Amino acid sequence: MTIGLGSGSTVYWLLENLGKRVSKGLKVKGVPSSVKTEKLADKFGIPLTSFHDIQELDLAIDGADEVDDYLNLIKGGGGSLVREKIVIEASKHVIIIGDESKLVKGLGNRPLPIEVIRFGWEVTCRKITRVGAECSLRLEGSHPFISDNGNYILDCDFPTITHPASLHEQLTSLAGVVETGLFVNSADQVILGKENNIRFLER
Ligand code: DER
Repeated sequence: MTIGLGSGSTVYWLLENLGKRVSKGLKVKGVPSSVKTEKLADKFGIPLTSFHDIQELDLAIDGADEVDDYLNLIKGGGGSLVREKIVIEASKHVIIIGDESKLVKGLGNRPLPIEVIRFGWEVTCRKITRVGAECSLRLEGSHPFISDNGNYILDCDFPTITHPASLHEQLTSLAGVVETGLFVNSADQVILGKENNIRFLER
């Protein structure tokens, strides 16, 4: 089986457990959605491949910052949203994992991460502000956070996002915007943990 490996602290536990199953004979190959995930997959002994060799994955498993009732997502809290979206869109089936706190009535309680090229990010930020958000450049320590793709991330506070698909289209039409953390119609299943029970949501 080929698996798109997501990014984030929830996916950490997936990778650790997947590594244990690989050590017991499970045959999988993973495509990592971040340098961090690639390093963890190596640490846990999960064989890796890349889109040089395969262009479609059987399954992707990833986390999310927010999940709404339609299983639309906000992702990008860890800054890997561009590669995560490429991996998810290359996968036949997508499972999102997280805890119940991720479930929201409407997207937008948390800032929407937007990856932008560095050149003119200030202009891009101003254009996004005009769309209706308070934007801030994501920092790592006192320096701008740099994504695996060499870009900046803007964390953009929108009021509740009622039409994620059209907002995504509006934002990605702006020169300088690489990708948004709005994942619309991406998830087939969402598995949420709470204390000692699990909730399964299907689209
Ligand atoms: O950056 C991401 O998109 C991560 O998947 C994030 O949304 C979830 O990270 P967490 O599992 O650490 O909350």
